[in-house]
Amino acid sequence: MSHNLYALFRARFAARLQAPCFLGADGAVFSFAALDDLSARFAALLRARGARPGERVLVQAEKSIGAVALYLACLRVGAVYTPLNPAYTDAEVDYFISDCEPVLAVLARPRETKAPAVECLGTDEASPFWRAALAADPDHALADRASDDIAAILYTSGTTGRSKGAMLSIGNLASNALTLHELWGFRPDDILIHALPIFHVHGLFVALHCQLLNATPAIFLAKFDAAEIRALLPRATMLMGVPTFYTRLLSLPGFGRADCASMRLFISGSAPLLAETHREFEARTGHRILERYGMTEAGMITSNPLDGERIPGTVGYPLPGVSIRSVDEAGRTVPAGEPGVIEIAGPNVFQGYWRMPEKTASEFRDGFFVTGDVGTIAEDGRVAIVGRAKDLIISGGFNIYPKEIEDVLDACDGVSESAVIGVPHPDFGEAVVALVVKRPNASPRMQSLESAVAEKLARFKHPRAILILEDLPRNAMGKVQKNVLRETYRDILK
Ligand code: MCA
Ligand code: AMP
Repeated sequence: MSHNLYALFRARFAARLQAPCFLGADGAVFSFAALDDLSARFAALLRARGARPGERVLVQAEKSIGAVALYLACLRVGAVYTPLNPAYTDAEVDYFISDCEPVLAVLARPRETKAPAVECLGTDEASPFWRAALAADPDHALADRASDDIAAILYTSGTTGRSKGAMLSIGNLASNALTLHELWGFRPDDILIHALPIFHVHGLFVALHCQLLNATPAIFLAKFDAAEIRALLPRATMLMGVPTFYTRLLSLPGFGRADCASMRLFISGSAPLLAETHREFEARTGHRILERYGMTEAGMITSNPLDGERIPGTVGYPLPGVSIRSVDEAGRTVPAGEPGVIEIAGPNVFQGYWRMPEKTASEFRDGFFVTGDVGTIAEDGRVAIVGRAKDLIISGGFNIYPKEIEDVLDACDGVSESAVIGVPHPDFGEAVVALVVKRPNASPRMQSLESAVAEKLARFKHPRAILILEDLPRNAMGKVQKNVLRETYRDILK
């Protein structure tokens, strides 16, 4: 039996081919049949460009229906879909191309790269690769695939500053999607607002896969705009978002019950949802946001219940089939309610980091993946994420590893060292602040620090403030005390 993931989705929407799949804010309708057809045309182009099973196809494109069809085309032909944030700079993209060695790079704009072939995909049919797809004959063949074949590589940055490609198998993606579809009680009349980016797990796998399995429409938006979402809520039943979605909705004057009358479920994840946001949202709208917890390496891990208590500040229970434990530094399970590092095992856990077997091995303990999140597990199994053992900043749902920014700053003239921290930010939850120590008798120029960062790193990673200090606080071992810095500068962006 073939495990081609596209076959799973197609089997679910086969009886509803003429039904709407994507709805535009302007009333445009794109049917399941049209998506099936467009993905088959992209599949023909991919095959013509050498995308055989297991070959990587790297995609850095703006969100569009064409980009979804291209993803599905990769599933059809068995190529490994490797999406990138369009905000990444050319320098960042060049690293990913050299690391994953794609047979084809599909970029938002033409440029020289090391990929053997480059195509351009814009946000509409007029863009070259989309136009070529429309002119191609559809190729409906589905590659024969096994459950543990890799469907996608998603890059996540790491504590070393070097991004790692998390290899997700067909089985990982299928099991997680089927579980969530069931757990969140999808209905035949659901309409999901899809306003998340489609280069990360949340928008690509959680939102899109559930919608395709349910064979119901998504209102498909290029990006999140709070006023636009408010206007669209009466046409929808579900919204999936990062906490910034919810704080921005709450900041709209008068936002409340009347706006949400048709909605059955609001889901939040990718970053901690403040308990006060949860409570205010309930007070204003009558809806208790369902918070869940996940990560690139494992898709979704825990979820608050659909029926039952959704407790603010907790991420609910492990998904069916997922094992979770909270351990101390020696790997011993800590008592219920005590904080420890969260480790997980299950059908959702990835197949390892692309071409990094040692790194992969070091992040597993007795078959459990070490998440680097610090959490508590109550007697009844309910999980709360209370901190992070990893040096990670989550800004508006995007992950940022300080080391990557520190490396850029440390290479600037006049800089002896730097420390990058996350501090509370009213809109993004956390935002980046850089503390830079100058060399003796040097005076690094703020402008050159900023332009070094701008040249090398995507905008969302740029520090919102750079401060030049004489030295950094250190502990007795000589290690920089980031907790002290976080405390000292906690109000700097408020
Ligand atoms: C945009 N900017 C940001 C961010 N987004 N800066 C820091 N953090 C961000 N998240 C920059 C823009 O480039 C712009 O810079 C300035 O900040 C203001 O942009 P704005 O227009 O306000 O932003 P936006 O376009 O409205 O985007 C904010 C957003 C977006 C809607 C929160 O970042 C977003 O959709 N985030 C979702 C991320 C996501 O899907 N994460 C899931 C990862 P300038 O003005 O200077 O040009 S998957 C995951 O984490 C796991 C698996 C899980 O559990 O889900
Ligand atoms: P990523 O590497 O983008 O997949 O981000 C995964 C990380 O996001 C997790 O390891 C957590 O630190 C964080 N995360 C995701 N969902 C939640 C949540 N509901 N509460 C707290 N942290 C979360």
